[in-house]
Amino acid sequence: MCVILYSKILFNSFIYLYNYISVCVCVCNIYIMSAIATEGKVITCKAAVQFERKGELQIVDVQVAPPKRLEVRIKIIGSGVCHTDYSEPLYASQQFPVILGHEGGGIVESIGEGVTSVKVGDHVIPLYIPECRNEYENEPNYGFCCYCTKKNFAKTNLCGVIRGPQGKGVMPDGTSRFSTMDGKVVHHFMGCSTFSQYTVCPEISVAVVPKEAPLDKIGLLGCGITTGYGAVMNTIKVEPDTIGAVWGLGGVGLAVIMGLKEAGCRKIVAIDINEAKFPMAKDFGATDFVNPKTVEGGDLGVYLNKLCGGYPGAGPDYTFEAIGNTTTMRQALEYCHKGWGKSCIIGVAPEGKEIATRSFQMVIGKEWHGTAFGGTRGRTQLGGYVQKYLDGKLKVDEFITFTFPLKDINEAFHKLHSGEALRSVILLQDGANM
Ligand code: NAD
Ligand code: DAO
Ligand code: ZN
Repeated sequence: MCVILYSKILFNSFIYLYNYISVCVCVCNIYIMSAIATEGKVITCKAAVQFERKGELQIVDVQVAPPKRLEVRIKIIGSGVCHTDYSEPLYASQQFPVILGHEGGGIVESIGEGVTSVKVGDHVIPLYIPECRNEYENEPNYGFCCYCTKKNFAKTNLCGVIRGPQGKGVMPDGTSRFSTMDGKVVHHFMGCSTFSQYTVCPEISVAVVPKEAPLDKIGLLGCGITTGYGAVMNTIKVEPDTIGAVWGLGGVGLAVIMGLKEAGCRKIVAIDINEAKFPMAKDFGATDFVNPKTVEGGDLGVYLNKLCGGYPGAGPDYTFEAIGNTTTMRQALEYCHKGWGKSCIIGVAPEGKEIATRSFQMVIGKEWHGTAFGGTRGRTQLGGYVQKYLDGKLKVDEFITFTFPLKDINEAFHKLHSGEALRSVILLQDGANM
């Protein structure tokens, strides 16, 4: 009796697995067949275009040329909306019109000549910091990259091999793959341009990720979440049983808290002038909360000193600035622990703004650090972060406040500026949730 029941369960499980695999294979085949239909052709699709440095985005039809040598064309499923996407594009050299967006997830539609690390149908996240691994030394538009040599690989993630053209909003060969319907050039943004139903990226700017992950959500790992988490794990390498503090509880600051919790901090101090941010910071693992404007005694430095022991020089072992304000950057350095405190600048201050402190702060052993994309090497590490999310060990869903179709992208920016949204996700393919 027991044997029959057991065989029946086994048989049903087999049928279930067989059906599941058949559906996956079928979906994959349909995707590859439709991709073959567009391969090598110009694709006309919708994109949110910023025509001038200031002003709202316009949803228009654009033409997306096929990928050239060492390039990849991607069907974007979802894209997060971040402050950097609005009106103040990061690089002064950025040209307009431009397709913004740098927190995207998508599927490879076609690949250009010479591409070997990515194939049609792969699920990917575009990277605003590429990773060439110094493997393109003999390619005309690339060359030697000292940042990615074996010798320096562990020191930095700042691959520099296409830094010039990327900053100008063009592909490594100096041209754009985007144009308006009447043939005017539309520029790329940060090597990603994820506010388009299709985009083209260099192969070195694409991280392949596990197919099980929802592409509408994991695009957020293309910037803010990875930056905060990586600042803790890669850049500073926080040790357990220590005290960490973070200034600014937006998406980046919360991701810092997520990292500090995983690293095993015994106290995590959350600092923000907007107290509405505290409950979420608590959910992420913060233990202490302070509003510098209303702090008891009126002095944040004194408050932190007391919280960390009260003796001369006491303070958090690690501090992170996730606002982009040079005053709070100085506080984060000066309030960290004498002798060994490490302070990490994550926030991007307005162009030209300088930081200051007394040089004696360094003499007494404090260290000032900074991070870009949390020190993450995208092609090497991002797939692992996505797997960590799938395993329930990294939060992503919790960062998403709203979801909008592409046509409502300006509304997503309004929600970001009003502080209502931590992050909004834009669905590029008619609300498809793959
Ligand atoms: P956000 O605007 O969502 O969050 C900022 C938070 O800081 C808000 O909660 C705000 O209330 C708080 N704040 C503002 N002024 C404050 C003050 N004086 N004291 C205390 N709190 C204050 O921003 P975000 O998306 O979390 O990004 C944070 C910063 O990180 C930005 O400067 C962004 O450009 C930068 N960033 C850097 C990298 C990198 O690679 N280094 C990557 C992504 C983002
Ligand atoms: O290599 O010179 C360089 C610059 C690398 C880009 C660093 C960007 C970090 C800031 C990102 C801000 C938000 C997206
Ligand atoms: Zn490189």
